[in-house]
Amino acid sequence: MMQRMHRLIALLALCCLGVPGIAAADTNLIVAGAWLRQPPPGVDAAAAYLTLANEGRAAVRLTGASSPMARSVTLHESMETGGVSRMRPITSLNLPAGGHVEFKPGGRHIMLQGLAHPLHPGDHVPLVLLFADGTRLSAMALVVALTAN
Ligand SMILES: [Cu+2]
Repeated sequence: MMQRMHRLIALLALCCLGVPGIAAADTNLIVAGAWLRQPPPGVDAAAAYLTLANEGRAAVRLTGASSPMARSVTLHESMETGGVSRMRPITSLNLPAGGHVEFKPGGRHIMLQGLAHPLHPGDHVPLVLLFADGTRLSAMALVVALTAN
């Protein structure tokens, strides 16, 4: 429990150092450290990553995401089968009270397709996370250079 708190505080500290994190006032959901890698030239798709924490007393269910800057946004999961990396859609993701979930390279990600225009390092891409109860949680994903690790 303490460890989880420390981890969350570390995440929040990280978010204050330049990566915006937005906590909706009327929910106990916190999104932190949202980012995505600049797509290679000519590619209009990108995967966004973030950490989502449920500090409330009730479980929530993430059912999707959207962005005004992409034609379609889907929750995806990468997995390796027989040495081949594949992605599959996540239709919903349960987040228990006090739980958190990470979207990170090689695992869950938020897939943006049909980007409205090319992205450059330092740009921010607005994301909205959609929950089964109608809650919408906004985040701004920072674009990092293609070559950055
Ligand atoms: Cu994907």
